[in-house]
Amino acid sequence: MPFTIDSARGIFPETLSADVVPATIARFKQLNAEDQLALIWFAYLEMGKTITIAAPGAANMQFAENTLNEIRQMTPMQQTQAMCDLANRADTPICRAYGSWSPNIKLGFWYQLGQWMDDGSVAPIPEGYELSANATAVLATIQGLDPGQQITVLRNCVVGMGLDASNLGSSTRVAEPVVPPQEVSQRTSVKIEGVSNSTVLEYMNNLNANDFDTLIELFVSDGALQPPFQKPIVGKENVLRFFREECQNLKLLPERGVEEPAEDGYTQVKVTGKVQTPWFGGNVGMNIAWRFLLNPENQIFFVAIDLLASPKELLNLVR
Ligand code: ECH
Ligand code: GLY
Ligand code: GLY
Ligand code: GLY
Repeated sequence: MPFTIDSARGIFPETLSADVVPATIARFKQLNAEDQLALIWFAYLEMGKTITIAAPGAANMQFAENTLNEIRQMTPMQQTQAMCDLANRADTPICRAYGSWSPNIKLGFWYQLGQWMDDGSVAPIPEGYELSANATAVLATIQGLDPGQQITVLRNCVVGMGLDASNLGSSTRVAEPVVPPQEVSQRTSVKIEGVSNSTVLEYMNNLNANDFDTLIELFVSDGALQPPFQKPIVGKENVLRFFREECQNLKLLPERGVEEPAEDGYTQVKVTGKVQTPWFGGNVGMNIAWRFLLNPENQIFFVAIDLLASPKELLNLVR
């Protein structure tokens, strides 16, 4: 076997991803729970001045409804405690329920709590709350990031709260229902300057159409997909589950790329462009690179998705 998943991860090594994102999250995690919640509150308020977030869909909220109502009925002190428990990743029934949810359900849950903190039905961040010096510094870093990096930090902070799903057993995962793929007649086709590889084009078009069953057939059985700042997800079954749980209604807007022969008849393709999440739509375009490694049969052995360090990286297509 010419390539391993591990060696494939190193293709196009000059691709500069936004390392500031994991670095900032590591600093965030050092803060105490009160500071974490207040910091996100301030960051979220500030972001809300320039970008709008879409309300989560009802399909998404039904799974969090019981927990949300439970919190709403608590005393303000209990509400604050429940939110701090989530930040502290304590072992409580609420943190266990939260840990079983997909990222979108976690985000929808906090979206609702944010509304309730705003209208007074859930305990707010105390007026005049003063962040510690460290928290102030982390907030300043977040405020200096571009919008795509800011929403990635927020998303990953939220995903990291509650009990880790790997401590819960796999039977308890909860995700929103999968929407049907888009009608073939409604679909769009991407154009990528410098790239004509059919597998890469079909990858983009099928993901844009939520056609995960067709999309997964582009992968070899032991192929892998590496999301931004994560380890590779290996094997068709796991990749398909990830698509269904976390990749609905994304908009991929690839712009340009390069295709090159690699060892043993493989082909490597790097594409750069923008990606939009349904939470922010056209308000936030994330600067993204896709690094594909295709086998001699033109199937995907590996693809990494990177959040780029800066817009300048969109033009970095050298080897
Ligand atoms: C309040 C205070 C108390 C604490 C908290 C609060 C609420 C916070 C809230 C935050 C909401 C944040 C949101 C963030 C959403 C971010 C979404 C992102 C999506 C990125 C997707 C990408 C996709 C890339 C991919 C591609 C592929 O080709 C393959 C698949 C995949 C304020 C109450 C917590 C409410 C909504 C960053 C990059 C392109 C890898 C997925
Ligand atoms: N509002 C975006 C989502 O539910 O995914
Ligand atoms: N940070 C986006 C994702 O992992 O889906
Ligand atoms: N990772 C997909 C999304 O949150 O939109």
